[in-house]
Amino acid sequence: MDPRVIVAVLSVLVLTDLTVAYEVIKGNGSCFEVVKTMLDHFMELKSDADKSNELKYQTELQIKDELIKSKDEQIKALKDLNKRNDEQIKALTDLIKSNDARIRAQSEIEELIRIKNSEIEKKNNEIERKETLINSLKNQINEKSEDLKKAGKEKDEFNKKLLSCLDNINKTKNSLMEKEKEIQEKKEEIKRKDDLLNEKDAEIQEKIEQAKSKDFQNKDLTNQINVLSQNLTITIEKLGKSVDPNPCKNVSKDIYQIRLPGVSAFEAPCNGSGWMVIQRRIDGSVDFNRNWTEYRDGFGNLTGEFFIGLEKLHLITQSGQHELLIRLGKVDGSTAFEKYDNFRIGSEKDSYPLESVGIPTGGAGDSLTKHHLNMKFSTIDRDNDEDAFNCARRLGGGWWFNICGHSSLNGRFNKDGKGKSKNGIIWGSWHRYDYTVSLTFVEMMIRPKPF
Ligand SMILES: [Ca+2]
Repeated sequence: MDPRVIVAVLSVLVLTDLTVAYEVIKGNGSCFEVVKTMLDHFMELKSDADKSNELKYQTELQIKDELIKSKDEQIKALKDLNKRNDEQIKALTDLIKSNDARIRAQSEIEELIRIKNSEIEKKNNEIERKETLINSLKNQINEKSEDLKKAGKEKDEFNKKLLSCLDNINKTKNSLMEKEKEIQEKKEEIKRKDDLLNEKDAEIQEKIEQAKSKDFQNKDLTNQINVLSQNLTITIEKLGKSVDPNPCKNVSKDIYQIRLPGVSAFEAPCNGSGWMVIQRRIDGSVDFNRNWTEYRDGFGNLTGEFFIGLEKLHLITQSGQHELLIRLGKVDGSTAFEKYDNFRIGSEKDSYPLESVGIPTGGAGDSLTKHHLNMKFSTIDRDNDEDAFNCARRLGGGWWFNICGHSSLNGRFNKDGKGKSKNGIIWGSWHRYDYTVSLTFVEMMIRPKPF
């Protein structure tokens, strides 16, 4: 076989390309004719094949289109389903949200209820406390009611007493009105007397004026009076010397005007036995814490407690020898005395020293000689003692203090008879120097020593 035929056949068989087979064999005229029928047959076959393929493609396309359409419909259906599902989910979500809101609202309500319950419990507790308080108050009210009942009874009794008192007051008032009336009458009388006195004053004034006018006449009279006065003084001195030196002699127990040579007249009690009392302590009614001037001049009540005065004692005892009698008493009623036979007091210039006491006799013992003889007198305002302190201030009263000594008859009056640190009325030798004792009775007396 010709090679070109082989090529053409191969072209058709292997390459399936008839065009190339045609071109290959076209140039060979002999072959061409032989092969051409076959080629045409091949070409027809090829054309049928191509048509068959075309139909196949068309059919495949149609099937695929159908398939696509079917898928599209499925997808649409699925989309619809999804959409419905979404709507259901949304509805469910809304429902869940709504439920959540309800649950939250429920929780809030429960919390509110819990708070309210707590408040109610507190209120209950408070109510309970109030009830307790109310019960307590009720009890108190009951007690007060009882008290008020009692007070009412007391008030009734008080009113009765008050009425009685008012009655008394009215009586007293009436009595006072009568007294006032009397006083008014007295006042009127006093006024009348005042008027009378004024009239008398006017008269006196007139007389004075008259007297002034006669003054020149009086000068002569004054000279005459002076002469008479000198004569009178001489007469009084003569009389004085003849006066008995014991003014209490032969008189009863009483207060007398005492006249002694060299001493101005003064009052003093006599004890009925010839003694003149110069000091007395009986009840503490007179304060013996006195200053120098008062001890010098004397003080107190001559019918009770008093001190006669240092100046008088000086003048009297300087005029002649005098005895001193001291009578003492304790709170238990026991008594004692001590007598001295030569009592003498110095002058104020020397601070009224205890210049002499003489010989002591008696049962009370001597509490003057050892510590007080020759001592100056001391008072709260004049420290003449030998102590570092002021004895009169420490122990009270005034005395012839030393350091401060064993006696102090002007000390503090203790009604219970008990002293402290010598501050009472003391006479050491009689109460064994026990200074818790304070005497409750003292009388000091003097009289001229009889010869
Ligand atoms: Ca002193």
